[in-house]
Amino acid sequence: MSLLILEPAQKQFFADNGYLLLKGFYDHQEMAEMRRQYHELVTEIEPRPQNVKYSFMAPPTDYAPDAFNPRNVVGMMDQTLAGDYWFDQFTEPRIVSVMVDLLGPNLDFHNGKIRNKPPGFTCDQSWHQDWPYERHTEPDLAAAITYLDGTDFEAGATEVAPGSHLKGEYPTVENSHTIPDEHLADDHPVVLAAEPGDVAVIHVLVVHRAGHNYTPQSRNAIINEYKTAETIDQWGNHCAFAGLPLARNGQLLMPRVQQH
Ligand SMILES: O=C(O)CCC(=O)C(=O)O
Repeated sequence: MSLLILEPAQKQFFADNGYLLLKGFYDHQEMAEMRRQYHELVTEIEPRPQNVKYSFMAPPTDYAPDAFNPRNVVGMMDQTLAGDYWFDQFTEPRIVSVMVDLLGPNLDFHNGKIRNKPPGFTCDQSWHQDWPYERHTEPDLAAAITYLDGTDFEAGATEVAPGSHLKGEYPTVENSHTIPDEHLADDHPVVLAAEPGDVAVIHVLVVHRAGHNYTPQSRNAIINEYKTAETIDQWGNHCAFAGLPLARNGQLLMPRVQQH
């Protein structure tokens, strides 16, 4: 099958490394609108449907909330239900095309969430694979992380262990999905320094972690996950639009809700 949007080298990079950083995926104008919509999402909370779920972080000592995210929203589930913009955001034709190129011609949605690193955020989850959180018959899933803010080491960057998705399931700490540091002794993690509008695609088996944020600025990101139609949910995915068909035989299915 010919590729819809990616270069063959990008597909190969993902196959070898288990991640792909798509620089400048959304342009300046798209990011201005995304940031406007996002600011509304994290400030106008009460009018939202109750099945759009928010979690908040108490500001740590010495860190004030950022005016862009003044209530210190640290996470959300099912932002996909927050309105027309958010439906279009996860069914966006270019990102669906990327996932078709990487995963296969029959693509479904898996779930959507918001992952913020407010000022002073520290990540307790540490190194992990997404797989134990979302088992399927086959590990044919990937997450698209869209960065609204620049990230770097200790400024909320995602870190990834290239090629770790080829090594199967890593051992974890008891009663947790965290992978102890010693099991990464043979890995060489990289920091995904991102700019607003960059998108990182993360394979479900690649070892990664969210970085801490020791800056005064909130680092905000949207994470949508996708899967092949062929892989079957084994954990009971009740998230909004789980299994929504997005492409069949390499053809995109979803029309836009908002007309631009
Ligand atoms: O927020 C990030 O940088 C990474 C997100 C992550 O690790 C996850 O959602 O599994």
